[in-house]
Amino acid sequence: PPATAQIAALRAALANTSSPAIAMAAHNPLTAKLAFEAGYSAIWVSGFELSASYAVPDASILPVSTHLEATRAMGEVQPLPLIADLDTGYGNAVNLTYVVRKYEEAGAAAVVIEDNVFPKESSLRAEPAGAKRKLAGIAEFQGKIAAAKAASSVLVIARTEALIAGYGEEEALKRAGAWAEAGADAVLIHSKARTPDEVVGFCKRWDGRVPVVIIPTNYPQLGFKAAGELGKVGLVICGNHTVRAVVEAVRRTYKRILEEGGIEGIEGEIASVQEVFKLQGDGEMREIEKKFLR
Ligand code: SPV
Ligand code: MG
Repeated sequence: PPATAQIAALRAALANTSSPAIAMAAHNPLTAKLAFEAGYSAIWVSGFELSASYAVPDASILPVSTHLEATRAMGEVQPLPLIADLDTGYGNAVNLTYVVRKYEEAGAAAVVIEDNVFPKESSLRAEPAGAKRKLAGIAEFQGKIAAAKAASSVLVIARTEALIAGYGEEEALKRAGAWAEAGADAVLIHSKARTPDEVVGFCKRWDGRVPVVIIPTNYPQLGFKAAGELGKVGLVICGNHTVRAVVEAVRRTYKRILEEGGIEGIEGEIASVQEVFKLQGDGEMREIEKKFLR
């Protein structure tokens, strides 16, 4: 069913451009729940994270059913708005219509579609020498935005890769303007520059018709407060910090156990079994047991 309360909450958060909402990436229900407990405002159902969790490239390899199920399952265990990363939208405006209905049914509060062409590849990947990334046509992508809006009540965040693909600020402004005109609730301006300059430049010239969303992976110097001071950013997405934290922590633990010839040394440095029980909702199960088990 539509996540009416989460949609309203996310819409209001996006509008508060002096103090952007912060979304954390997650790749499964457990990490979504941890992000909720930590105090984030929304969950980014990241294509990069989910692909990484299957140990495959973020290049339109996983089927929509896998991402849709991950989204649905994250919504079952925590209450934050889910921002679903739909990559290129799984086809054209017709395909997207059917896909967005499924995401609404799964409880997403927003979908993000990007103007890459299928099959996409990670925006953060270095381009092969001499290659210039092709982007979707403006009219075609506007059709997809309008189709997504018409399909459901979820928010539509339209992303442009103009800066990533090397087409420059003018093209980025033109595309973002076209996305707003087509009905997007927010525009996501992505950059892989190593400084915030590109995104800051874009924000300075953006007319603020709809809020801006950013994913500052490559320019981490831009803190949340500074993003708010730009006056245009309604949402900052931490795009991949869950899977990166997991890889690091898991590797360290695995290594220590083999090196130390046992599991005793690591005991105080990993979550206790009791903590994991709690995350699994053991308390609720006890209640059910008490009431109904005879
Ligand atoms: C993702 O997290 O899947 C994103 C952000 O789309 S990025 O990987 O930077 O393209
Ligand atoms: Mg993605």
